[in-house]
Amino acid sequence: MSNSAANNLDAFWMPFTANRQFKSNPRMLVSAKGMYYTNAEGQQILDGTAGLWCCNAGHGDPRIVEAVSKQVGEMDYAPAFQMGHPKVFELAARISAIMPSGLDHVFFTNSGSESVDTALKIALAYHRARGEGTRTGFIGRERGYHGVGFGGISVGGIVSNRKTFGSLLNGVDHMPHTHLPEKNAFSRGVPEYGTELADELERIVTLHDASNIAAVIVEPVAGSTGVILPPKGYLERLRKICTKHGILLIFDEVITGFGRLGTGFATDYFGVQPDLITMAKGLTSGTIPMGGVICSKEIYDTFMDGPDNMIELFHGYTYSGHPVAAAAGLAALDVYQEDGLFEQANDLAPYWEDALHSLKDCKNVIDIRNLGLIGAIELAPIDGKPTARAFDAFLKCYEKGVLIRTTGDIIALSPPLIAEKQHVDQIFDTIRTVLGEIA
Ligand code: PXG
Repeated sequence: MSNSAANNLDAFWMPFTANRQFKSNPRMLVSAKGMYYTNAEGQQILDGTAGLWCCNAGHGDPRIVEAVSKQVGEMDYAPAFQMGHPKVFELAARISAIMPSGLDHVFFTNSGSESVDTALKIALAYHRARGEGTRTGFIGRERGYHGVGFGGISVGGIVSNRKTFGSLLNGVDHMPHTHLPEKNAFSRGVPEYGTELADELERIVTLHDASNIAAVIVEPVAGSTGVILPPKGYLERLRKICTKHGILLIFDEVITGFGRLGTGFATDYFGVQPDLITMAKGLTSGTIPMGGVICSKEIYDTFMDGPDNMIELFHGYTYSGHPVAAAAGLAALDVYQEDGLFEQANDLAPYWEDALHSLKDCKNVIDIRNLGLIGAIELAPIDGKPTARAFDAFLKCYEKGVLIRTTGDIIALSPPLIAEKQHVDQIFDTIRTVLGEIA
């Protein structure tokens, strides 16, 4: 490749990025190891976000690297339809083994977005198979993020992700979000107020009638929109209402899965069991794209009816259960288990919480939220320039060698689960300095 081609940034249309701004001052990462990236200038950048909430085992763990390399050499690809390979069966069994009992059949995808669309389709087909084909509606939540497929943006509640894309899925309604800063600001862990917002589900179900609703989908902890936590007892209440009306409950655990809260999944953390769980990201610790949906035996068994030679679900991807992704998934699970990373995250969480909340008195901080190894610092927007203050903080932190993530005027943090106290200190010392420096 000629130098001019390598240096021409124009051809790549970057996702969820201000392309022209980035290309005028690019931030290029060229390698990664453990808790750190190295950028093109040779600077070490501490990863405060596990990539995009995905590299839970940190970067470049030799066990995952070896498993992936070995698999590419042994078998690069195997057809996913009407054929199998051993690792994908093993991975499904291993995932099922770490789930609460009753969630035990895994459908593989390549991303969180595909996992969400898959879960929604399973819900529709399940009700139809049971003779309740009128159940075609879905209920999501304001400020929910469920990826960028048409199903995901329809049930999602982020205006900018929806408004330019037409009328979306029919028959979708949304519950209110649970962000109540006027009551819950600076709560540690799950907030006290807002449990009754779950009763909005009852109102919406009454409005549409349960016979028209297939499923409710929520992130147990909303990540992308700036870390919105479920009030105490809220998820339990959603579960009760869904059960009462025969509506499936889907937890989108693309972020909360694989140890982010210091437990395997949020379902374990909250002790509330949904009918389906979507996953991705931490499944392979971000190394190879892979997602999945785990569902209850009752759902799976409903499909395993009719003649044996019939395809039960007309759905799947060329790369469903890709051998290299499956190898990465198995190795990631090994690392999580051998190194006790979920427990390590749980042990670090109180230190993380204290360090995060120590920023309470910094300039422009209007709220701080945390759970497990997730943190959010909400800043007051600059008048007339929403998002500018947080983006400035992002750029300044990067200059000082710490990668954070911002959404609106919220700084969101989610370090790899291998993080130690010194990394936590570096993240919050840097943010403290930066908040003191910016307007
Ligand atoms: N569900 C949830 C809850 C997610 O957080 C998706 C689905 C979609 O996953 P894919 O793999 O299709 O991107 C996500 C993704 C951020 C950020 O900075 C969050 C996500 C992706 C990229 C950035 O908050 N979440």
